[in-house]
Amino acid sequence: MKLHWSPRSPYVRKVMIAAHELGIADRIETVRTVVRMDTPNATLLPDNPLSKIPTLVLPDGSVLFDSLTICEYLDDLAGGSLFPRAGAARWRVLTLHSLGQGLIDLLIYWRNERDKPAERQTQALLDSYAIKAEATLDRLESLAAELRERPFAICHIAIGVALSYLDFRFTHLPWREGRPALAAWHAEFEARPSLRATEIVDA
Ligand SMILES: N[C@@H](CCC(=O)N[C@@H](CS)C(=O)NCC(=O)O)C(=O)O
Repeated sequence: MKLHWSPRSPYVRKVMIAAHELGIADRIETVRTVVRMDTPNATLLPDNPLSKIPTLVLPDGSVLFDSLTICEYLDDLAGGSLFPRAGAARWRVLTLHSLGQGLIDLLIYWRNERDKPAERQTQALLDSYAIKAEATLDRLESLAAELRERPFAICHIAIGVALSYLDFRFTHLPWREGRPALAAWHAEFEARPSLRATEIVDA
């Protein structure tokens, strides 16, 4: 299996954490693929017309994206339990995943806006991202006990990766302050071997 990959992408990191948790990381050949919102990657377009990573190409040439779809495929392939198969547990895990994934999306948009020259920034967007991020972090603090109790699943990966991405790109944001339960849960998450094997780096 070939994975269009980058060491900087939190979405790619979700896939690689899942692969490590499932014990099948060695079956994935990572191919460094550079993507930018303003520059479609011509090499990637035949596999993914959206020019986004992660994109997984199977040996038979079929292609899977985005990160949620790839993670569920890997879980199915390995006979894992990152995705409850049915019932209330499945909807809860997927909804919690959406919260983590939504936080990642928000942080990416926020960073894009923040890194523009000051005269091109839209203050209303910056304010909105800050409010939504705080509200999401407060919600996650109230959910920390549930995260701890629930069997490790795709929602833990998405939420944990979002928090780690905060540490990577928003070092000035003291998200742990006033959120001791979330901070403690995240410290345990970061100690997992799958996290150590997938450090996010600016390379
Ligand atoms: N919803 C997608 C998001 C993937 C995504 O936006 N990846 C970024 C890299 S961090 C990307 O490919 N950006 C290039 C672009 O948007 O053109 C997923 O979960 O895989």
